[in-house]
Amino acid sequence: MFTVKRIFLTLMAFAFLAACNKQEQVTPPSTDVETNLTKGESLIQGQYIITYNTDNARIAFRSENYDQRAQTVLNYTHNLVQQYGINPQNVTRTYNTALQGFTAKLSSKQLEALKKDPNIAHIEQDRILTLDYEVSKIGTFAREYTTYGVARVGSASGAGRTAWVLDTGIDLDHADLNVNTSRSRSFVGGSANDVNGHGTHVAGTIAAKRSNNAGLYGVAYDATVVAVKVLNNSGSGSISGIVSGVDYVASAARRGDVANMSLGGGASSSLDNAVRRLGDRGILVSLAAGNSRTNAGNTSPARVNHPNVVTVSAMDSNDRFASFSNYGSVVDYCSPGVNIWSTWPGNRFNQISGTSMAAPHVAGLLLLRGSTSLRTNGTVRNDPDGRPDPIAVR
Ligand SMILES: [Ca+2]
Ligand SMILES: [Ca+2]
Ligand SMILES: [Ca+2]
Repeated sequence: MFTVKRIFLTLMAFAFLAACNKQEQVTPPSTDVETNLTKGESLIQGQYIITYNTDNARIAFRSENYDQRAQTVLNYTHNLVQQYGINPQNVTRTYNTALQGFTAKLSSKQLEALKKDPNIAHIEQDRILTLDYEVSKIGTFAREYTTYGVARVGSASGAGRTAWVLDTGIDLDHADLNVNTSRSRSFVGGSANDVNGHGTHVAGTIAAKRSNNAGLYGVAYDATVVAVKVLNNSGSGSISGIVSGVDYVASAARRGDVANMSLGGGASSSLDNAVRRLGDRGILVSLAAGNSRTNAGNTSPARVNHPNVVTVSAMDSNDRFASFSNYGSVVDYCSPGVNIWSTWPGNRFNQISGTSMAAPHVAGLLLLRGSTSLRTNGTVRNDPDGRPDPIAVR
């Protein structure tokens, strides 16, 4: 559920057609100005994600505690920026585990000065991305409902295991979800509770309860989900905020935990590096390939290749490749992502489509298997890259 507002921003002529049948959108001609900006993304003027060169910038951590580590990076960063006359209040975020670095508002003169600092490895302009999807059906289920997606990929109890959902938050008191609220965090202000619905939907596909005999159940049913809110209630978030969420998961998650990222946009080496670091720490990551019917190799974080990271394309209930799904050699598995029922805020359920819905099926499988070497059952039909993606199953 990636690219976002593309209908309105870049495809005005096709807007009516697209609204009538979202799955038959025509790929628009490329109008890229910024090479790493996808349709629907916008640059944040004067705001930058800055990664330290850890060979030179040696930050002495005295604790494994995330908040204490964050304070250590903040102190180091305040010292550094003051050398350039930058107001410490312009440092808006710091990173300590997935990356060592910070986000700051900079003048062009300050930017040029920091580029020359040997303590800094990389500077990237921050961007906003926004989810785009339609609420199709809201419903409730009297009994434990088996979705076609869960039936196709298989399911088992995930009780006692943990999946971290980097998204719009999770409905913290949904009756069909086990949410660990004490570990849940928001990186967009406010609580980690989900008002949008997207993150709650993702969480349900991974881990909705089977033990309650109501609603529906996920692939790794009865597992614990943790909300890492990096997109606001409108489904928008900055790359810098998403990196904050990844940084927190890198610090707080244990080896064998799973992280799901049903989000993305144009190429971002900061985000890619942070996600790789999750994999380095033994966290298994499921990434949505994206919904632009383009090569996922041009989008972040979908393009990340790492032994503990998988990228997931979407298919329908007949194993046919979803018309919206991204494709390409970075994709590892295909999974159900068309007309998927799952949990929705307010103890409700909703049916929506996207690679955002495919990734959490695979996240559930990762949780059950404890590895990215999943069993497969056949391949998807009509894969546009000519190399049919394997369908992951339990
Ligand atoms: Ca249930
Ligand atoms: Ca891959
Ligand atoms: Ca393929």
